[in-house]
Amino acid sequence: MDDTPATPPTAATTRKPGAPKSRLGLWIGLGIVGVSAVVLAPLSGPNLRRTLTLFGSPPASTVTVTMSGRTISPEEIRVPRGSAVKVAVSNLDGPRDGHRFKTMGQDFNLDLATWGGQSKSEVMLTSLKPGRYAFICSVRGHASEGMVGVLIVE
Ligand SMILES: [Cu+2]
Repeated sequence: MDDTPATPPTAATTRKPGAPKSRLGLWIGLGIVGVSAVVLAPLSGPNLRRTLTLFGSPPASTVTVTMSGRTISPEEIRVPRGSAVKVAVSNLDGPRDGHRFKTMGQDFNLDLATWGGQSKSEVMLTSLKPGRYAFICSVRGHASEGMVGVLIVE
């Protein structure tokens, strides 16, 4: 591995020694505004409104998932498209057996880590696009040993 910094030098580090100090604040301010615009742009408009509405309203339904051994039950979960669904995950294994329920391709994916004996729940925002999506246990090796399933968005 090399020691090259991952981020480009900031305005502060590239400023020439003779540059007037008063401008630095202005540039930092403009930088913050620019970065916020880039980060927030994809969330603006109808998408942001939809996300806020879905998170603010009670979930359309609750899905119960159990994880034990190298299985996730049920292996097939059906959810309505474009909705908020509460997913309740229970790990039925011993205290040292962690599992991690992870969905893919949804507007707000879940990645719920549980130790054995633990239950957790969280709201997932389902995709607007109907289709078959995967869910897995993302603990290394568990998916290849059978901890996979299909999330059917209807
Ligand atoms: Cu697992």
